[in-house]
Amino acid sequence: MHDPCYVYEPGFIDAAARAEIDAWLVTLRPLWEMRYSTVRPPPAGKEQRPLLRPVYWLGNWQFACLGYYEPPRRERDCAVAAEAFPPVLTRLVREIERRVRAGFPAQAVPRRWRLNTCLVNFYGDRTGGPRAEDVARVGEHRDFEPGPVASLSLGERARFQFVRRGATRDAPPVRTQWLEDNSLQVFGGPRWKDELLHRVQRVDDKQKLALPPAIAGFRTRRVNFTFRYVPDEHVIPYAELPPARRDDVRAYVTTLAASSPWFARALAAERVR
Ligand SMILES: O=C(O)CCC(=O)C(=O)O
Repeated sequence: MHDPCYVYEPGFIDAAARAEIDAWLVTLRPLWEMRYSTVRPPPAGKEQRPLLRPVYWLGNWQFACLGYYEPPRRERDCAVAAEAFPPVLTRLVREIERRVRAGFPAQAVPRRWRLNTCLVNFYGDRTGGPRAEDVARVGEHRDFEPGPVASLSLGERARFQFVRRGATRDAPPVRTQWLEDNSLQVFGGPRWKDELLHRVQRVDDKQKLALPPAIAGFRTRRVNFTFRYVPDEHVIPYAELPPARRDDVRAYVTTLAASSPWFARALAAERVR
């Protein structure tokens, strides 16, 4: 049965767009963030740990240690202004937005909704230790940004599942979708966005891919772009974060600034304050 709040389209990214994305990926320097601040202790009862995967954000960067954007509980001081999408992603996003406005029910698309935020997830193996460790998965969660979210997949296919909240590990998923190379997935509305959780259960490793960019201690076999909407009034320049929150992320911004003119300017803006 056709569900107006769910889209899966294999082959959405054509060969020309894909070549442009691959060329752009080579230039990226993803971050491997820690879950909590590195300059003050983790909250009581929590252990410091690295995220399972390196990431990059466009539009705004939601640093794990500041807490992810979660309206209405956490809206301010967590979505830090970041660089714009490269032209190829802007073009693909305009097409996705057009399809959402044409096909999704109006009540599932908030006023002023547009896909202005992108999380780039790198899935693969940690290779720093004596043996490679497969960390290509994401536990069940919701994306709290309002409105539909869209994702583009590159590389090995991923087993993506929607599950009920509180379901035991062996409970059957509500929906399983293999996300293939060059595919598009979009979901929105209360059922897919709010009532169900989603996860990446595993990623194939059939082709032994090593996707760009080279990342020390990591081999990437899948890249996923997840596009979301964060209202502009909730996106804050780094230099305007409260001082303690700037302390939490300064080391990351400094690392980013080494390869990103956007973050180099953000750091300079802090110095002249
Ligand atoms: O990799 C994917 O397909 C999904 C990623 C995801 O669930 C997320 O970034 O919130």
